[in-house]
Amino acid sequence: MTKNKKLIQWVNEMAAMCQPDKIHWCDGSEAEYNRMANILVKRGSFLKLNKTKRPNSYYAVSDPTDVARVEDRTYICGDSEEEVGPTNNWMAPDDMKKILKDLFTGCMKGRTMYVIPFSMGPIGSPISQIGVEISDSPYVVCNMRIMTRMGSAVLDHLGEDGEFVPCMHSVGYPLEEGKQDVPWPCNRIKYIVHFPKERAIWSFGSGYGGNALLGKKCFALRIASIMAREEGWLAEHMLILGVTSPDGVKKYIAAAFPSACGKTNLAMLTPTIPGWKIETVGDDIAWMKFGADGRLYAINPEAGFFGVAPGTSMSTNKNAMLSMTENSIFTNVALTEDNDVWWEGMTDEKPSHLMDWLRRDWNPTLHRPAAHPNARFTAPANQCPVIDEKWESPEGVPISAILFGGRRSSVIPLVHEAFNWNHGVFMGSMITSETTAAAVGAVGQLRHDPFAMLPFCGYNMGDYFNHWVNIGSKSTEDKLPKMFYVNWFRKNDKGKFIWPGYGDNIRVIKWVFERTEGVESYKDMPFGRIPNDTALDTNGLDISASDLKDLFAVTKEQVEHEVAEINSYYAKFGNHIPAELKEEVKLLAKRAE
Ligand code: SAT
Ligand code: MN
Repeated sequence: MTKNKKLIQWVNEMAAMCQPDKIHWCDGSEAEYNRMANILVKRGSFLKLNKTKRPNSYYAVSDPTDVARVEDRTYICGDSEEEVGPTNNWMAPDDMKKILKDLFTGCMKGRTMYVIPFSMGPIGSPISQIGVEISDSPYVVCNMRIMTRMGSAVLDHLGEDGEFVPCMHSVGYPLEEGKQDVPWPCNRIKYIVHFPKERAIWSFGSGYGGNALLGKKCFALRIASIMAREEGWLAEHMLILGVTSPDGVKKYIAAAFPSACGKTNLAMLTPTIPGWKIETVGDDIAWMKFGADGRLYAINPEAGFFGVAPGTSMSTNKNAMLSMTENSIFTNVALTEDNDVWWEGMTDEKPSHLMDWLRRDWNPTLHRPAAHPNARFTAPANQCPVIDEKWESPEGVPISAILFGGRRSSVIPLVHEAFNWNHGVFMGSMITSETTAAAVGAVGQLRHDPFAMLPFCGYNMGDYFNHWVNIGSKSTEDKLPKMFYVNWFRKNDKGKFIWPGYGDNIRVIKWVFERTEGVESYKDMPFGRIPNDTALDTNGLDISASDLKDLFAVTKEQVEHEVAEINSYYAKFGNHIPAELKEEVKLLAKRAE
């Protein structure tokens, strides 16, 4: 238990409102995890997977209406609409509180209220932060134990007057007298709400992913982005990887991509060119602060991976597959006859019989996916065979390069480099990407997703761009990371991907690495610097000269279209767009001439 007065008071208040039968303070022990898992097994929410094939692992399927983040139900309740900007949903804090209080009153009847203390980042790191999630979902408790450092050690560190971010969660399915529980309780009404001033999170009605595991997107991105702006650091939707050259030189790279665009695959990539090595620090979120030497140092605030399962295989991401061989949770994948998991793309040959994620019989003649496209695995990061030796280092790892990326079937080259910091910020701001199944809504539609932060920035996106410009002014170009924009997703006129991606992305990383060393291996084009004719290592790659050319081909009209597009996007933010970025648009237009 805790002596933290604020925490005790908050828990008491929430309990009085939610009216649970019991309160359980999570200690984070293995015994507790097993108890939670057993509760879920008894309730029919968890199925224990085959002991020999997948020890200590569980299978869950959600309610079919609760499968992804709900962006249109996500709110930032700042003081004004302008403060949160046009990319966020806003409601006045008092109005939202009224709605939430109504919804949360009695919402835990017949249930246990779990108090989940967690640290984002290694406990005690100067970059880490503490949160406490209250939830009525044992599924959340189990996932939070994998995804964060959770339990008594966090309370000890919090002490009597330590600060924490209160994260209030309920699936919104009270068990009044006689009401039967269901395997995946949730509510038709959903609210994912952030209060910037109080630094508080309230989530109602969903048990899935970023809607319910509040340390992840709600805290580590939306609330943390607000903290970072006030305190002069960065909270970003970025993986962190270590790359070692054949000469044994090691550098760290951070990379921002929208959800379900291959961050986990890139973070654990198995290089196809000999002598190069990639190690993983994180696959989703990076918190970066300046060190005394003027360089940016990054930590991964998470302790596990909540990765997209479909498409993951021993050939596309061996290290992810090996990370989830035990002690893992699988949600909305398919179940094999011998109680193991399967999903589209896992094996070349499809199993002849499965139970699909909707608990229906499945066989390959049915031509419908057996796993939901946003099915996920939850796996402890320390089980990753290529986890970086510094992944828990409290001071973080120094970042030499930042990559931005998205899914673009045309226009954006395989890779281009920024001329300087502000140009790099401009590149981040102009990311557009095709939507994926990670959020509820249409898939494959092109939308602006600046810095891959569209659903995750806790304040006005224009001010966020300005924060990035300001960060650049705090150090010098030689110490700041170099910035790049990559696009693995260009397609040919037959609609096929031109670039093989996956392990072959090391070829792009190699060029990036060399550029951070100052190798003059580039030529200029309107968007920025691209590898000169001999710089991209294509040894052993089966790609034609014309395909290679197509990966970088951009017409004057296409650049002009991007300029018009970014101008009209910026217009949404009015005078919040920094002058430095308006200047970058002009420079791009000029380079297109
Ligand atoms: O559901 S999550 O928000 O955790 C995953 C994602 O969208 O990246
Ligand atoms: Mn993500």
